Amino acid sequence: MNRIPATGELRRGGSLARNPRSGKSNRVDVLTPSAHHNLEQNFRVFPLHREISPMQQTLILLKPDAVQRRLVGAITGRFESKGLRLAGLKLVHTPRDLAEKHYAVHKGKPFYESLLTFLTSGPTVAMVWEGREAVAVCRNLMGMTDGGKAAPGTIRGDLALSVQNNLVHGSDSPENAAIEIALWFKSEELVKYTITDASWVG
Ligand code: RTP
Ligand code: MG
Repeated sequence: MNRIPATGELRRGGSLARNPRSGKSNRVDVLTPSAHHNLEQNFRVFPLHREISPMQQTLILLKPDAVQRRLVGAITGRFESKGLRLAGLKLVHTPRDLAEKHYAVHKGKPFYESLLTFLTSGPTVAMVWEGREAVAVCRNLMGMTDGGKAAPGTIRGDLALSVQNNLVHGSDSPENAAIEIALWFKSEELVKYTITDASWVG
């Protein structure tokens, strides 16, 4: 039966945090495999890497419903307060060809045309967020695709009810993040800087 892992299981997962090459422990707590499985089953958690945790960039879009519903500040705040670093930000009235490229993987699906109409219907906020495990961290903050099913505490779970109008897009892998960032941003639009609380956030 699925259940939420107990705190002790998180601690016991410490052995998995050992780097097999160096034999040293990572600083992060990790779940035991069974505890992580339970968490994934219960909350559809996007899996984090189990050992070394790379710095990543990810593309986040606040879709036209987020702008129209005046939720840009509230949603951006979720990513910001998590401890991620904002590397790029702009407001785009998405042209059809960009929407087609962005959602090319869904071409032919019943919702494809409606999705393109939605994404091109008004301004979208495009952002690049950076941090440890940024791709999975952002997907977990967003929640499941269907706002009606997304867990409370997630952006979609708290603020969306629809499947299509679910407020936010997030890249689903580091490889797709690189492709999507290149679609939406020129390299000179991404800003490098050191954030002053980085050593506190970890
Ligand atoms: P996203 O790509 O926007 O981050 O969303 P996702 O990974 O959670 O979901 P995905 O399967 O990639 O679907 C892309 C977007 O298409 C719309 N959708 N509509 N009517 C439907 O059945 C349906 N299914 C998906 C949503 O806007 C979804 O975010
Ligand atoms: Mg997707």
